[in-house]
Amino acid sequence: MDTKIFSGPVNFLKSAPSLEFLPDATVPEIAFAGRSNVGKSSLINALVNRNGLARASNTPGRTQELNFFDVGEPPIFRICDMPGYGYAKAPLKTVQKWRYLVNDYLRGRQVLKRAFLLIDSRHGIKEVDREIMKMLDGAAVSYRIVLTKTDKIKASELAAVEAATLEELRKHSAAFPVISATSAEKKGGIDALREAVLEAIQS
Ligand SMILES: Nc1nc2c(ncn2[C@@H]2O[C@H](COP(=O)(O)OP(=O)(O)OP(=O)(O)O)[C@@H](O)[C@H]2O)c(=O)[nH]1
Ligand SMILES: [Mg+2]
Repeated sequence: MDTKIFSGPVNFLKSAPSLEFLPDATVPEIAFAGRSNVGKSSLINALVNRNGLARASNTPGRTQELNFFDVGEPPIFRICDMPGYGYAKAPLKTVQKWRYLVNDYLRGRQVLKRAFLLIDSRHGIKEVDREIMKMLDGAAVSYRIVLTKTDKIKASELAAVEAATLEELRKHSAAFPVISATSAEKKGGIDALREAVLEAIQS
């Protein structure tokens, strides 16, 4: 399998507002998780080189359901775009609903090969991220850290946040020991991320 798969057919499959609406677990999955507004939907669009496939927006809390995209026809694997966590202005009930949805999916999905945990390169790992990381460690769900929006910082700042992030990863048993640095805006690191996705799918 090579990265050409990302320029072939990619189709929106379905939105799952709760776990009973998950698609049948027939192909391997990867999931994009992270704080609200970190750039999950934008990065999925960059990955498959299609604007507007996953719905991105300036409004935090844009993605409210688990959205599944089939890559390949017939599908070779599936990408899940997840609601963000840590969006303080959303109603408490909504926040709890998303949290259960995200946690239950990540913990319980047999076909999930790896979660890609997105971290804003301007901010680094925050407390809400650590909570998810601990949960994933506890459930032994493999995850990989992806820094986003690298076009917004200087190379020296990126180097510093990469070093700090790698250092922190060493304490997390389920974290993949390598991070990715990306810009959906400038398409930086996208090819390497495609390789990382294929590596996860084949693991
Ligand atoms: N400069 C820059 N902006 C980005 C990048 N990626 C995303 N953004 C912007 O960040 C905002 C949020 O992007 P989304 O992709 O909707 O973020 P999300 O994580 O899916 O957000 P929720 O669905 O609300 O959790 C949008 O205004 C994007 O245009 C990037 O690489 N560089
Ligand atoms: Mg989104």
